[in-house]
Amino acid sequence: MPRASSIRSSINPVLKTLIFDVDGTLADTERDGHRVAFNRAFAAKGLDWVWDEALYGELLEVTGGKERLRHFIADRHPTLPPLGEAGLDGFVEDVQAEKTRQYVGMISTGAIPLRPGVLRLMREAKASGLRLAIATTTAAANVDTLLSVCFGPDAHSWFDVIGAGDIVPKKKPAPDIYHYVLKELGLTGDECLAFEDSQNGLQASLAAGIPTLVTVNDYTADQDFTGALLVVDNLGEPEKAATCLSELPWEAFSLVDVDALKRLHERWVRTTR
Ligand code: XBP
Ligand code: MG
Repeated sequence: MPRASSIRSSINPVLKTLIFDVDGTLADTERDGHRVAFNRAFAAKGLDWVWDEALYGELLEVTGGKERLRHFIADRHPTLPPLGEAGLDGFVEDVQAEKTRQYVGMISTGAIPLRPGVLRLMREAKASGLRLAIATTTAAANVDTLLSVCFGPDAHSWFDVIGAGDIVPKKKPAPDIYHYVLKELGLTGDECLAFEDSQNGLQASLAAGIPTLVTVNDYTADQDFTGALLVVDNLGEPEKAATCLSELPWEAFSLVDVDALKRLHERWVRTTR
C-alpha cells in the first residue's frame, strides 16, 4: 500500500491560497509612505538626516526598517547623537518606533490606496473559495492600519494568516516569513501563488517553493525577476488593462483574474513536475 505522502506527491497540487506581500504589492507605500515617515521620525528625534527618493531607492536593497537604519548608519556614517545605555540597538529601536507612529498616522488618513486590481482580485478569490494570506517584512502595526483603512473594519477576516515583520528571525530575501505563513496555513508552496514587487521578495517566495507573480513599481521595475511566473505592471482593472512585462510569451490577457491564475498555476505544475 503506497504511503499517503507518495500518493499526495503523485497527485498534481491544486491552487488553494494566494499569498500577498504588502509594501509595493498591495499598495505603493515606499516612496511616499515609509520614506516620508522615516524623514519625519528623524526630524522628531532632532536628527538632520534626510532620505531623498534616490537614496531611499538604494537603501531599499535592505529589507526591514530597523535593518535599513543600521545599514545606513554603518554605510554612510551620519552624525549620531550621544547613545544612551541601550547603545545603538536602543537608538535604532527608538527611531523605528517613532517612524512607525508617523507611518500609521499617514496611512490611517487613506493617503495611500491599494494598487490597481488588488481589491478586485481578492474579492474574486474569496468568492471562488480561494484563501488569502499575507507575508510581509513590514511591522504588524503598519499592516493592520493599511488593511483596516483599505478593506474596512472586517479586514482581518479576509486573511487566514498574516505574517509580518519580526515574527521571524530573518527577513526577505530569506524565506522565513513564507515558511511561517505556509506552516500556519497547513499548506505546501505548490498549493499557493505568491504576489511580490521586488527581487528580495521574489527570492524569498521562490526559496519557499511558491510560484510567484511580480507587479513592479517605480523602485523595482529594473530588477531581475528571473524565476517569476509572470511579471506585470499591475493586476489590471476592466477599464485599465495590465501590461505583461515577462520575457516569456504568455496568453494574451488584459487583467489578472482567478481563471488566469488557475491556468498559470496548472501550467507551472505541468512544467515543474
Ligand atoms: C518592505 C520592507 C519594509 C518597509 C518598511 O516590506 O522592506 O521594511 O520598507 O517597513 P514588504 P518597516 O515588501 O515585505 O511588505 O519599517 O516596518 O520595516
Ligand atoms: Mg514588497
